[in-house]
Amino acid sequence: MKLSAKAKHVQSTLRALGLDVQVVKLAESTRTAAEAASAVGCTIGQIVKSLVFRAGEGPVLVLASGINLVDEVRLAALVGTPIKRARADFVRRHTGYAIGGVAPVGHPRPIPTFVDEDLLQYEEVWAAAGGPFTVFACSPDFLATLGLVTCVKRAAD
Ligand code: 5CA
Repeated sequence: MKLSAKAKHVQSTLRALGLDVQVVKLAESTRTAAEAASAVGCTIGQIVKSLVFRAGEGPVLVLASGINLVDEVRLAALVGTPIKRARADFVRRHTGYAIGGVAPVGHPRPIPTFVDEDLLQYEEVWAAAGGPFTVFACSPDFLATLGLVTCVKRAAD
């Protein structure tokens, strides 16, 4: 299937970063972590959620394992300012992508990024590639080059 302009942008950005991977377009929706896991046939934990938060006027990106919830108190402590979930228009403005297709790379300007350490346990993880049907597989080592690897998850209660 033909890739959209956004998916092609992700593909060329990944190549420019030295990653020899193929963005794939699937027939099923990959909009949510659960849908993406079912579409690619991996566990939800292997799906990379690219979540945007707002710290003052600026964005913060969290690349979180699909099974984890982000601990906003922990994230605020890491960032050093109060944070809140970004609204859809803010996400689009700062990443260039709509919610459900936010890729971890290829943003208009660099975004401070935190990478969920739980992703490192997998051999392969899958992230969104610009739209609700496009994804790419990579090693979590690649994600680790995009930001600070740390614990971002909410403790199970
Ligand atoms: N393509 C999939 C898997 S790679 C994907 O993009 N998943 S995601 O988790 O990164 O993006 C969906 C996430 O966007 C949801 O987990 C949810 O936390 C967030 N989201 C959904 N709707 C909104 C909204 N209205 N405002 C802010 N965040 C939202």
